[in-house]
Amino acid sequence: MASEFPYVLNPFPEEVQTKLKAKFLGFRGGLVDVEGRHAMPAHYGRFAERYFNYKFQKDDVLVMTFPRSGTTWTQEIVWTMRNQVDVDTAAKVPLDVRVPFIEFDSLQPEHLPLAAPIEEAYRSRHPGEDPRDKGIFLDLVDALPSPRTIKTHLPFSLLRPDLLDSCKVVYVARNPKDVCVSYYHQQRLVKVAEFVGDFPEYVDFWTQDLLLQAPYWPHLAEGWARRHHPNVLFLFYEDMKEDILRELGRLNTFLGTALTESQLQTVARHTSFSGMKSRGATNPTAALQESGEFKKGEAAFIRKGTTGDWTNFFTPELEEKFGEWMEKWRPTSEEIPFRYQIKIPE
Ligand code: PPS
Repeated sequence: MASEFPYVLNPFPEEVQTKLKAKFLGFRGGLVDVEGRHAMPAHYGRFAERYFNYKFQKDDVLVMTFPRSGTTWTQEIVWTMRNQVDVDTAAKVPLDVRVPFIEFDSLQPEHLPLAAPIEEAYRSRHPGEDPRDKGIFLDLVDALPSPRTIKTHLPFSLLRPDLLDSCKVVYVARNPKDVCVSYYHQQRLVKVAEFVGDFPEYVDFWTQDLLLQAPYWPHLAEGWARRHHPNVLFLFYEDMKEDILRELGRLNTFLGTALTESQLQTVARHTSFSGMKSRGATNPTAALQESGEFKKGEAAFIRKGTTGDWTNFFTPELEEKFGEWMEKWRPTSEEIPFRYQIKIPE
């Protein structure tokens, strides 16, 4: 039996919505706050209960992250590892079809066109039905053959409480300063948000936790609290940058994929930053700019892929403001041992 969605969706106050809508042209329908754990477009309300009750399968793997923490990289790694290192299919079939973003229907504003290939696939499966009602991404997850790998930015608490009895979760975390810079660029690029301000203005929204899918720390705290669960693998983006083969080894054990050293090296090469940036299947920036889902003239979806890029964007004033925000979120902000700079071996 389906459980009732246990949280209240509170629209942000009118003055906050006005401020948000002036700078995020994609937020026309306004945002709702899910009791301080996640901010979503208002029409998330149509889907919230279905996500909360979604029954995953025993061999499903969820890649769960706060946005811009290494999701795409990890999706490509996990899919490739779980599909016999089939790098040819991976290069041809778009990643968002192989590893669907389960809640994307609730992020996609009503004024934007649906993702064309995914909408077509939906219409061929359900002739005559309205794809906006049912959710084309939810349906894509349903239609996916096992073993399924699924992307989500929803925190644990917005999925079923017994989730970890049903499937495995790879949780990826990245230091908040690099996430902030990366999210700034992505929110300028994606029409879902279409941020039109500069970086200091973005930090202003960030430090007030007024962003899509914010706040950051409660999401991280929920992942961190489950890091020792046998069905959770907690990864840091910085560790993946530092030594990808080491982290692929951990994934190999966790996923039970039993890949050889040489196969893991192939996965590492296939999922290198330059490789993923150059392939349309993982970096669809040009195609989505043409279709109107991304804005032209902005940085690519797979952008720079480094640790420490924040040093190129944070002035001393912004650092101070960010520091106050970190203070506000103690003790979680102190507990998770993030690295803000790493040395990458030659
Ligand atoms: S999203 O939009 O939430 O799904 O973004 P997400 O994939 O979580 O994070 C995007 C950032 O990850 C970088 N990226 C990579 N880094 C290293 N190696 C590989 N292969 C890779 N693929 C993606 C991407 O460039 C974004 O970071 P920034 O700092 O913006 O470059």
